[in-house]
Amino acid sequence: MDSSPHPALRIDISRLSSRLAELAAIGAIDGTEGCARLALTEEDKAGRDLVVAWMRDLDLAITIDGIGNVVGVMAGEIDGPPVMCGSHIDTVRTGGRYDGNLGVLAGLEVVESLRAAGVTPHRPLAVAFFTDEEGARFPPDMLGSLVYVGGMPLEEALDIEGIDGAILGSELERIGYAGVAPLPGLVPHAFVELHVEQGPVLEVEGITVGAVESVQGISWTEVEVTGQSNHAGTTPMSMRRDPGVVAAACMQFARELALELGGTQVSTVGRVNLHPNLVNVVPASATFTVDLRNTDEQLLQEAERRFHEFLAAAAVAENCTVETKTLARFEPVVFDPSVVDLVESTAAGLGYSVKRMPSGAGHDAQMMARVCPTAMVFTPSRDGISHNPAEYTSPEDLEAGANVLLHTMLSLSQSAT
Ligand code: HGY
Ligand code: MN
Ligand code: MN
Repeated sequence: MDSSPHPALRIDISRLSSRLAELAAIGAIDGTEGCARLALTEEDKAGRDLVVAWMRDLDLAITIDGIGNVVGVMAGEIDGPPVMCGSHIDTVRTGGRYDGNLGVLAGLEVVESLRAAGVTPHRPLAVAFFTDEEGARFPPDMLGSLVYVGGMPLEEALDIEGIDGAILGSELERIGYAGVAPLPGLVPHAFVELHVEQGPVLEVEGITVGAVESVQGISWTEVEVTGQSNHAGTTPMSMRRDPGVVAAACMQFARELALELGGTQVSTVGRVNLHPNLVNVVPASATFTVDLRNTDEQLLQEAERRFHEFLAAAAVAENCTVETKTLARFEPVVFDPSVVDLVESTAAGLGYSVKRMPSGAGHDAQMMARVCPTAMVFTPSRDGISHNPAEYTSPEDLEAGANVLLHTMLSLSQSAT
């Protein structure tokens, strides 16, 4: 792969930091650096409007597709498929200001740095933000990029019901981002996503840049256990059919299963609802989610099998019934080795320490990898914290990541193949 045609070029970290701060002010979580912009909420709309305005200021050719993905293109010396970067600007409820936002705003910073230097890339460059990457309100995660690459029909995605009962397509219309650009979307020449690691590895090892080789498999299941609501005071323990007890046993089992399987296996019960959720009522039903992940597909399937066996037995023991629904299921993804090599050599060429590593979190890049050569660039997360308003990456590390993105994209834009 060609090296960058403008090796001395650098991004402007104060410009990038002020954009990150301005976007983080939308949905800001009081007293923290973080923000809450669940997909397709008013806060998400306001964030989208701000980023689209920045794209316009940079004279990008902007398209919005039927699931609300937004792509801004900077013309190159030649026409044809762009070198694309991007990520997401929706957040979880306890979001940090870097998760997703960094990859989009660093893309704008790449464009602005080229414009300021009077450089026209050989191939066009594109900056994208994808709808509902978090999947926290409307599962699955990476929904917008999944639809972008043709992994889910648009009609199916528009019908998804959120955890608050809203319908995705109606929310998209309501916020004015139901676009007309065709789906599946334009296939880029290549795709590179800059993202904070959201884990502890780079910081613990004192390394500045991660050249991400893969994303682990993801399995999300929603479980509804149904028993019998009853009086908390009068119902003898022998007569209870308490779904809350089944949910609690499953939460504990999920933790024990991950510890027993070891390796990269992780498990999380992140959402739990009892109905009617009242102090003096044995619950009628318990609804909860289980998130299982592993870099190894076979081990992930074993974890799923073991969990569902335990769930079935626990429900029978409590004389309850169970319904499960798969919210997300993505196998592990391996990125294009030549693009991973380029990220690694670009980082080293810029004088940054760099290591090859897997991603524990899901990313839009894992969907783009289905259609074009793709890789990711990681920057360290302080204390490995993310999905938490305390999420933090230093300006020096942000600058390093954005410079690696700049020169990786320039090399890809220049490359013959
Ligand atoms: O769930 C994930 O890994 C990502 O934050 N959507
Ligand atoms: Mn993210
Ligand atoms: Mn996230």
